[in-house]
Amino acid sequence: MEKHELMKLKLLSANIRLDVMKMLVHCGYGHLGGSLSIVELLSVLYGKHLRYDATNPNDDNRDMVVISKGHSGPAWYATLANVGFFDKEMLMTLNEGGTNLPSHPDRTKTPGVDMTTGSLGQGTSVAAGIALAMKRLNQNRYVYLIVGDGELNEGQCWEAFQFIANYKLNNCIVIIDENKRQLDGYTIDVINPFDIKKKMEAFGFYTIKVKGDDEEAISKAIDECKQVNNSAVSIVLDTIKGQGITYFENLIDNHSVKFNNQENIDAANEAIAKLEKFVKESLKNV
Ligand SMILES: Cc1ncc(C[n+]2csc(CCOP(=O)(O)OP(=O)(O)O)c2C)c(N)n1
Repeated sequence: MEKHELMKLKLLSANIRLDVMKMLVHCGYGHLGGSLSIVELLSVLYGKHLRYDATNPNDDNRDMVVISKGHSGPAWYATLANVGFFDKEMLMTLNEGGTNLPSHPDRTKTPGVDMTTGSLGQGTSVAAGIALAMKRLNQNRYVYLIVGDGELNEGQCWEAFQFIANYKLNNCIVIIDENKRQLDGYTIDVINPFDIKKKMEAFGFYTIKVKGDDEEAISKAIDECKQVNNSAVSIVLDTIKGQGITYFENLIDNHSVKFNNQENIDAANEAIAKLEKFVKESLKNV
């Protein structure tokens, strides 16, 4: 990847992370850990790979995204605002009564949101159906399915994966956010997922594992998946829950964070200031 392109993606990642933090602090609470772990992924998708028209969210030729771990809505909203689906001011309405940005994504409310999610597991089946329909209609489109490692506790995921593998739905790029934690602890302590890459391979997926904070590696993995034409494909992202902000990475309970204590507020404000500085500096070079 050219240096300039990579810098643009890093700038987009910083902007998404910055807006997630601003939204959550403004709201006073929210799903921080699992939002931050997919920031770089969303940056690579919306900054490079995804086909979309932000001025026409329902464009028939668009690629689709299903964030099955729907509680990561804040990261999706921040991304959509940054690439022009709606104004950034709307971000500050997260979780408010009557908002178009509910805690969990709702396809009837938010421009750019293709699937309503929140009940873990369900997005996997929907993405499988979307991918099959795209194939049957001979459409050259992709659906990117983002799944949590804790979400893999849901049997529905494995049923959908069997389906995707059986029909060789290589237009459904399955991306698993392996941030090693879920709502109430480490995934290995709740229900051990064992080696996710090996499991996906056993289910018939061509699978690549990459660091989830490395835009270039993520992009390369997506390119590689697009070359595979005779099997299902998946990417396991090695991430950190709360990725990119050390204080929140180290906060044990970072699934949903409350900004009702000085330590959390200070850490968030410090991160916001750092990210703003990075964005300002980067803008000089892109
Ligand atoms: C069917 C269902 N069961 C339980 C929950 C409650 N829940 C919300 S998030 C979560 C943990 C998800 O963990 P993971 O998929 O790893 O998400 P991440 O760590 O990336 O935020 C749980 C159990 C839910 N939303 N849906």
